[in-house]
Amino acid sequence: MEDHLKTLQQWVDESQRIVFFGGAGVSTESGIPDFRSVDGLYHQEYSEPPETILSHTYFEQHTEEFFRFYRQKLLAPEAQPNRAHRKLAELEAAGKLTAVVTQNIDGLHQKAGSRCVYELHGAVSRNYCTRCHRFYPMEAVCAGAGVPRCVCGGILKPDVVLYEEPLDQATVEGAVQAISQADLLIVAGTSLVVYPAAGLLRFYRGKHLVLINLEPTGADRRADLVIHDQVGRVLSQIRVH
Ligand code: CNA
Repeated sequence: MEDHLKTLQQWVDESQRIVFFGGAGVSTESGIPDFRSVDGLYHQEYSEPPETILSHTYFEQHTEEFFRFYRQKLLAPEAQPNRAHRKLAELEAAGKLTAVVTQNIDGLHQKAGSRCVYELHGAVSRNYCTRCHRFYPMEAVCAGAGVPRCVCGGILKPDVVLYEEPLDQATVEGAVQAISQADLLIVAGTSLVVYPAAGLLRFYRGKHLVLINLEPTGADRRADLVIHDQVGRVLSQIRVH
């Protein structure tokens, strides 16, 4: 076993309240592109940058174009959990991990069996009518083209946090509580440039901070262990006792 993996294994063995904080890089091994990698969405050509299309204003003013991008680039109904999602579910089931805090909206942690998941940016699986607030599953938005509508005629909106929109307060509070009580924080697959999500790391008071990311991040200097590798490859080698 490589030295950095031995260290991570030892810290996992010693910890009882591990929290995992992740981003889009956790799901790239499931075939969902992230935003900032070279083959991520920010490097593909669109008439507008993704931050613009995925903003509240754009949703209100160009609803049809929003849904075209959303269906094509953010919905991945066929995607399956990968070895990172599965290992985290295993750690939770073994009583070692207390929570997953994710910026992802794909629901793959729950699909892998994780139960305590704080979805800071919402979930594509939940959609609601902007007029009568009736809830709809992802299929209601996946199917067809154009603007998806409720039986009442109202426009459906995915329950995801768009740019310009605030995070859900209860979700943030749960995430902060889990992070502040963690004895090991593993941060992975995130560029840590999206706020306020990335700012939640400051609530960590535990022993070791581990960062697993393909590219360097602004938090590398603060971490006790930095691994520039695929998160699935790293986590799959961790044994759960
Ligand atoms: P990001 O800014 O795209 O950063 C992703 C980071 O992950 C990059 O630094 C990559 O180097 C790294 N990375 C990519 N693949 C791997 C891998 N296999 N192992 C380790 N590291 C890897 O994404 P963030 O999550 O930091 O940005 C936050 C945005 C992206 C959130 O608002 C998300 O909702 C949004 N997003 C989510 C999804 C999803 O739900 N799967 C997909 C695309 C974007």
